[in-house]
Amino acid sequence: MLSFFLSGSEMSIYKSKGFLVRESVFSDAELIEFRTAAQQAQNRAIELIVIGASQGRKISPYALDGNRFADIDFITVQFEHGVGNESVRVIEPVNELSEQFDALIDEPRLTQPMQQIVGTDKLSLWTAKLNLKPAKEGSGFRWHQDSPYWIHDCDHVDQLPNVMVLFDDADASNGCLRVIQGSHKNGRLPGCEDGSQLQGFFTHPNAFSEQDQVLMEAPAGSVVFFDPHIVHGSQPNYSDAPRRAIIITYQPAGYPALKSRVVRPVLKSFNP
Ligand SMILES: O=C(O)CCC(=O)C(=O)O
Repeated sequence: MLSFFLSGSEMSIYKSKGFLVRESVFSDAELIEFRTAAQQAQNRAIELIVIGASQGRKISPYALDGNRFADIDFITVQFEHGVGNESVRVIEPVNELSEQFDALIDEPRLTQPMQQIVGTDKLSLWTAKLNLKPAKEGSGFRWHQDSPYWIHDCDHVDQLPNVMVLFDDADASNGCLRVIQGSHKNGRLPGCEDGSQLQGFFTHPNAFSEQDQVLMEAPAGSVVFFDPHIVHGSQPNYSDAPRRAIIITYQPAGYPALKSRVVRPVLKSFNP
């Protein structure tokens, strides 16, 4: 079995900067499968929202700061911004709608580094988000940390690292992820006070410097590991093609997942 564990220098980069990029980890053939799975998950989400209520699922539509959301039981679907926009922005947890993405959670190329980062050889899933960033309309994400979203549902937020798998080449033109390097070292930072409903989730501009931002520009198939406290965000997608990605968040074994509240054990990856 191949080893995908992080080298000592990779681990030091992750610890000091709060992120680590590994390029071209997944093959072209795998990327075709991921893109197909992303389309299928999107279709399934829409189908469930349309017919779900009649099939006994609980569908709850709502708006936050003028943006549309719909919960299918505990699965949240965010729509792109703008009145009546039907394009899907995010599905979380997407593994509940997709066998392919559920299988990806156990992938050693993700889990071996995650065992090291979490600091335990047994993991469980915290959450998995599919971010679709459609061509021309995919909206940006304001500067935020993930930890403030999770602190009320978890007492080990320091141990919830993310890995983003890029399904498309990512750069400034299509709204690649941006991180504020080193910002994870300051723990949970104060939120904004701009009167928006979600203000507390966005990081206060005085708490970090945008000059420290690093663009996660990388080819499709690359992976970005990043800390739950790192300040991050992205610009809109102005390009003619989607910028699709999944972000999977792991935690130590035995704890329930964020939204289902059921433990989703991760297949243990053994040393070679
Ligand atoms: O996909 C992006 O552009 C940013 C995603 C993000 O910040 C998040 O899901 O927390």
